[in-house]
Amino acid sequence: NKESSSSRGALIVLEGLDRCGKTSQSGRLYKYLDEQGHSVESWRFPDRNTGVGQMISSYLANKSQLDDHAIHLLFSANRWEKRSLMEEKLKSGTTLIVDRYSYSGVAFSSAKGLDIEWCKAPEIGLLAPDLVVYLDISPEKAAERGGYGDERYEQLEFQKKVAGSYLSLRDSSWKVIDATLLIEDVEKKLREVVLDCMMTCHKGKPMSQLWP
Ligand code: NYM
Repeated sequence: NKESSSSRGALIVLEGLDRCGKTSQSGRLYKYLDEQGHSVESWRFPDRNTGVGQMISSYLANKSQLDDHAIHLLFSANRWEKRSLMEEKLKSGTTLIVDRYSYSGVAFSSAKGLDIEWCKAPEIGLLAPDLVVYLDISPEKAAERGGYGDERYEQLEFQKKVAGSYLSLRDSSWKVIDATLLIEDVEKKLREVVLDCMMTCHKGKPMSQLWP
């Protein structure tokens, strides 16, 4: 195709256990890319600002009880309600750094004992990330970092199960970064894989959908 189609943004997803450093790293990455002049936005799931997001937030704060399947579907709905905006942003050339995505959905719910295929089903058709970065830390080390709040799931025994679920979800396309390295070193490695991925998208890698 001779016509230069305007290039699209990349869908970058950060995953990992609670306290692995995802939120700090997405903030740093956002700042870096923004300063470099890229069109970039920082997103997170759950997005607690929507109606569905408020139900999720209340559940996580133990202020409401929900059946495990029901909360799973709410987390998924929370991604669906952002899907069209996500596609619009990517097509218009904006790179999205997303703190948690469908993998968190599947990892946390299947750690409760829900069937993994059942967990994956409602995610079918959401946009597939161009890059998944897993910030790798053992549940024990993550717990030592302190700051486990009072939210549901923030307990060592449960995080061990989540780690196991993530392990079965991981495939060879994921970039795994040792999250126990110095914060600057994690940041440096993250930049490398992200810039590389952005270049691939820029060159015309097509968008795809879950589960590829
Ligand atoms: N979580 C997050 C899920 O159980 N399913 C999901 O689909 C997503 C996106 O919510 N412990 C869990 C993981 C976290 C919690 O996330 C809130 P955060 O990143 O602490 O706001």
